[in-house]
Amino acid sequence: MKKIKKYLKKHLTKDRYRHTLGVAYTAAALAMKYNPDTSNANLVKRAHLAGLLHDCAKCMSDEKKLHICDKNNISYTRIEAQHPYLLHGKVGAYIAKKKFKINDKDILEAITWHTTGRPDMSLLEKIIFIADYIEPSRKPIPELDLIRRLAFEDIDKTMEKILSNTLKHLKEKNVPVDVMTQTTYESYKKY
Ligand code: DGI
Ligand code: FE
Ligand code: FE
Repeated sequence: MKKIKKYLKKHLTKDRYRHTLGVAYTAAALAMKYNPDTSNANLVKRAHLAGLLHDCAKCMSDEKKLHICDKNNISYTRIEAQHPYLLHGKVGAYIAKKKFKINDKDILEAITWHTTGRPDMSLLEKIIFIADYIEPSRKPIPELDLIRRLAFEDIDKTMEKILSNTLKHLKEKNVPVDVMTQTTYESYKKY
């Protein structure tokens, strides 16, 4: 944990580091709420760890992100190639595995998919996706207070709400939607 925090302090901006701690603690709180086995503190710890690592590649240059993907056979879509910031999840999972020896597949997937989501996400994946959106230092987003409350009431409805807000935001800004973001939204629309 010390080694991870030292790495994050060195490689992230101050604001990104603050966001990271917010996601880690928010994810831990969501894990406390949704942990199916209350005698097991493991999910809380794993959510905290995944939260800490989720943006570890966020401040890396686009060139470096693409280079790491190319060198390690990490595939990416056309939209990801055009907007390499979308790759910070995939590259972050690579760093978590290689540098910090994280072998917990669920943690690595939660980091990988935290920006676009994916259909049929695990509980831990949903927790990181949601914590990323609602953590305390997030800049104001429409309906944020409502989503923060909803997050502790209905996890799948919260996924639907965040995804529909994100798609709306991307359309308003006229930026291309990655196929995974759209597919994820379609799969949570039923809630
Ligand atoms: O890394 P964070 O800022 O904490 O959060 P994030 O990893 O969820 O990234 C958020 C950004 O990603 C936000 O500006 C919306 C954007 N995003 C999510 N899905 C898509 C997308 N951008 C594009 N171009 N296409 C997408 O499908
Ligand atoms: Fe991110
Ligand atoms: Fe984040």
